[in-house]
Amino acid sequence: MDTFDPTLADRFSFGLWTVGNTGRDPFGEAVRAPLSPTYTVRKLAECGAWGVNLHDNDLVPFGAPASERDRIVREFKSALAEHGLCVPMATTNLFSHPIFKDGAFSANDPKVRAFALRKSMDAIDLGVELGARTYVFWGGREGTEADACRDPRTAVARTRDALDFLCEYVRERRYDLRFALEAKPNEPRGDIYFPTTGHMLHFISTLAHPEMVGVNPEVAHETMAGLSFTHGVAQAMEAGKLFHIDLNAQRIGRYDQDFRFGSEDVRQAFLLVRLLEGTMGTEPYRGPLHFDAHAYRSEDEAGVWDFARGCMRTYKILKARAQAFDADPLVREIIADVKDAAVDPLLAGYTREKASSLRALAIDPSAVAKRGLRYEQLDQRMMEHLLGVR
Ligand code: GCO
Ligand code: MN
Ligand code: MN
Repeated sequence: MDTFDPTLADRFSFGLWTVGNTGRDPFGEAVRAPLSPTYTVRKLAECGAWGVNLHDNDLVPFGAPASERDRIVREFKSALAEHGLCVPMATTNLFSHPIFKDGAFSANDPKVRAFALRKSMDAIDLGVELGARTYVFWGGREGTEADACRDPRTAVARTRDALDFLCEYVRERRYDLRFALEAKPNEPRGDIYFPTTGHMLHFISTLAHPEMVGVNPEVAHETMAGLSFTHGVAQAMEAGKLFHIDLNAQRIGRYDQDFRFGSEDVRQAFLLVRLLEGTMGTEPYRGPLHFDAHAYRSEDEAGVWDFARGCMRTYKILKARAQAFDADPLVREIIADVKDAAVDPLLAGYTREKASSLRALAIDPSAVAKRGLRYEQLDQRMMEHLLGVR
């Protein structure tokens, strides 16, 4: 045991589908045997995880009769109790079955949309029964290749109808549950609606119960779009909408890689952990830290647990690096706010007086522009903390 080993206080979680990934891809068959949910619970607990998340069908096979469902849930609950794991998040599989080939909530056939709503209500009941407080919606199949099949505005409106419907369902049942929407630009569809966290944030403001709905950004998804994941997460935090997060690693311009957290773009991973942990003195994120990733296809089962431990270890190492970076006197000096008692109060909260005081301020643009900002020093210092020489 060292300081980078996970504890329950770290709130690390994995989906059943993450460590359970069998390595199947469009070009090759499974390389690992499936893991049973109860076995996964035991192994995750041994690795030091705090929670396990699931899609309805990761636990209860599609179409299983009620008696089988109840038996599976009973056994799963006793494994959770025995090994001290919780289920912080649950979600619906609205992408695997062929019925969802044209989408789920946005599909053109009303029967598909009805089936998606019904499946979601059942899966919400299951998640709540297992203690989940966050319910994720990832619209994996909600998109197009033949874009002429519908007006994209119709897809937006249908998704709104579905989420408003399900919010009312949760309210009527008095469930203590919030929704978290997960964006992805493409894969498995050519284009997926609501491709980024920013799109989701605006969409939420158009819902009937926006207070119940936040986002579940994923490193890989925003990176696939070539965007700064850290900036997307920061905007969600600033809006009070970071309800959940999917951590993994990804390179721009690739397929959805879902690599071990921190294994690509260590700088971005560092900046993300720094933001989530609030090491610069800001409000931290206090929700679950979920790894939505899987082991390389080269691995056997032992490699899967190496992968899981690696995700958690890297997160904690980056947290320690971020703490050291933000405690570094040079860093504090460079990023310290430039306070100006005369100017600061004029910059927010318009009044006619402030506007005329602003106009009267003596500002010499060339003198201000001349000042070097020392960001080269700052960034190099960050690299040195990251590379372990500070
Ligand atoms: C993906 C997604 C999924 C979702 C999961 C939960 O790219 O496959 O990230 O793993 O996160 O379905 O909604
Ligand atoms: Mn993903
Ligand atoms: Mn995800």
